[in-house]
Order: sequence, then C-alpha cells, then structure tokens
Amino acid sequence: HPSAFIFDLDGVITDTAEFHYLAWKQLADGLGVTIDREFNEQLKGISRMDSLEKIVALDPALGGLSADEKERLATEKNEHYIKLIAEVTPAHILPGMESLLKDIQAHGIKIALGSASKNAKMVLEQLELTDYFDYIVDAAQVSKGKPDPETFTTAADYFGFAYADCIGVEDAEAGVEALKRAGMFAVGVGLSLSEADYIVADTGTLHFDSVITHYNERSDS
Ligand code: UVW
Repeated sequence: HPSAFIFDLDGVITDTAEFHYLAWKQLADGLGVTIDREFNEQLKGISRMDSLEKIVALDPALGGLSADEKERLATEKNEHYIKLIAEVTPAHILPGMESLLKDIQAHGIKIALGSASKNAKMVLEQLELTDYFDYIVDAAQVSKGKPDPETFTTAADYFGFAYADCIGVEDAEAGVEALKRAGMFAVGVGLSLSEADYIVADTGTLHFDSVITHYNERSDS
C-alpha cells in the first residue's frame, strides 16, 4: 500500500470554482471589466494574485495599478469569496469522496490536502471533513504554486515519506504536472489527454480498490 494520499481541494473534494467565479465577477463588475464562466476556466488552480493579474490584463486601462492597489483588490475578492463559502455544507462534497476518505483511513494510510487556496481550511471545515486530514498544506507556506511540485513535496516531507510512495489526486493538468515532477503517482479526475498515471471520468468512479490496483501495477513494473 502507499504511505499517503494527497488531495487537491477545488474540483476534487468539492467544486468551489463557481464561488470563485461569482466573487471575481463581483470584483470585475466594479472595475468595469466583463468576465464569463469560460474565462473562469483559466483561473482554476491558479493563486489569488495570479488570477487577479489575468483579470487586470483584460483591460488596458487597468495597466497602471500599483502593487498596493492589487493587494486591496485581491483582499476585496476574498471578502466576497468568504461570504459565499459560508454557505458551503457537507451536501457540497463531490460524489464518492467521503467514502473514499473513509476507505483510505480504514487502511491506516495518511491523508493530506495539497491546495493552492488560502481558504482551504475553512472550506474543509464547512464540508465537515477536517477530521479525515492528517496534514493540510497551507498555501501561505508554499513559495511556488502548481505546476511546481512544492505543494505536494511539502506534505510528503511533513510525514517523512518517499515521494514514490505517495498518491496524488488532481483535476487540473497543472496539478498532475506537479505530481509527476515530484515523482508521485498521479490520479486525474475528469482529465483527457493527461499525463496522469490513472484517469477516472469523475469522483463517482474514483474507488479505493481500483486506485490501489493501478498504483501497484506501476510499482511492480
Ligand atoms: C485560490 O484562488 C486558488 O486561492 P484563494 O482561495 O487563496 O484565493
């Protein structure tokens, strides 16, 4: 068996993309910039400030914003976002994810969260899933976001586990790239044309036994 599972949050455990979108849209509207859900796809898995930079780049009139002004805007977006995620409940857990966490825990395998979000702890609390996690990588402690492997290696280093003994679960290609660069086994959810080692269509088809079978086939070869 592997030593640990490390999960991405947004799009794997719950789908917060819509809340991020609504919060960014509220901010963008105030700036006179229009964004839509298609544009929001580019923000998935991207840090708060990098997301703001992409929005600012849509309007040449916003080219002169100072670093302080950008900080203020990023903070304002986060205030909108925190109001929205206050409404998150366990009903927002993606299909099959709580039973997967239970199965992993029952096998004595460690569970960590590797998220780019500084709000990850609050979202886990709202979902009532905090107790499943042995370690949460705080986005504030990571200097290089995905696709850099740091988010995932930080979790493995905390436990003192070899990277090859860890399984990561991701819904974004930047996250899969981070896992592969770390030397971890990458499970991709809903990804096509992915570098992931094992791909499932959605979380409802992500089962403990099949992940372990594929992980062991890789390890044996
Ligand atoms: C992301 O947008 C990923 O992060 P935060 O929740 O910290 O804004």
